[in-house]
Amino acid sequence: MNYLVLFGPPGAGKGTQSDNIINKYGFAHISTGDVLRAEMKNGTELGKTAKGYIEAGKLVPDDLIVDMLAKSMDEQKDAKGIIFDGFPRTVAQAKALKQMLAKRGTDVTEMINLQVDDEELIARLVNRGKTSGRADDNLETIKKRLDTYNNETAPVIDFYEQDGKLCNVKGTGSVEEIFERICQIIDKH
Ligand code: B4P
Repeated sequence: MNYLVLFGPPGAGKGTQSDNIINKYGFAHISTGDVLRAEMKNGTELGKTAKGYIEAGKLVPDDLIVDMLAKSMDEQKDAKGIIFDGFPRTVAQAKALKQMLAKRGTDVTEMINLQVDDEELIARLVNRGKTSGRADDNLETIKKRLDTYNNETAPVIDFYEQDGKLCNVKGTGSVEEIFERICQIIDKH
């Protein structure tokens, strides 16, 4: 069973590359961003709470995300691998994931860190905003999301480096080239 953390700043291509990994390896996919957007669309209590944070470019509180993640993991008991897309986004979430997996007698297999510079990230997200209909894909909110990433999410890289799981991947170039780099890492494990 492969537990793959797909990590990177907003717009790094986590969702894009997850689709490729699912197609090739048949892993299950847990995207906290997708689950939150579904909750918002359905107008649930969680969705209503999450909306305020997401539209302000902030992170949704850890306790809500960890409960949501545990539920999604219970639904994926028989999968041959799981991609965690957009989770963990704080060191507290990384520690919670480690505990959840330890209860199953396992651990994260690898953490793939997609590296893309801010200029390219902003260009991608502004471009996605033209068609995504996402309230957080506008220049003002994108800049806040990058600040949030640098202040709260980037420290997760050190956590996985110390845990011996960090695999840096250059996240620029064509989608196919980046996918090839990711496959080399998955195949090694
Ligand atoms: P997410 O939904 O996780 O998404 P993202 O960071 O915006 O983007 P991603 O990296 O998946 O980029 P994509 O492939 O789409 O988060 C949204 C919000 O939800 C967060 O800001 C936060 O508020 C909340 N949230 C989610 N998880 C949370 C958690 N764990 N804790 C707390 N809060 C949480 O790619 C972006 C664009 O680039 C696309 O248009 C794509 O086509 C393009 N692209 C991709 N690869 C490319 C390439 N190689 N070249 C050119 N363009 C490329």
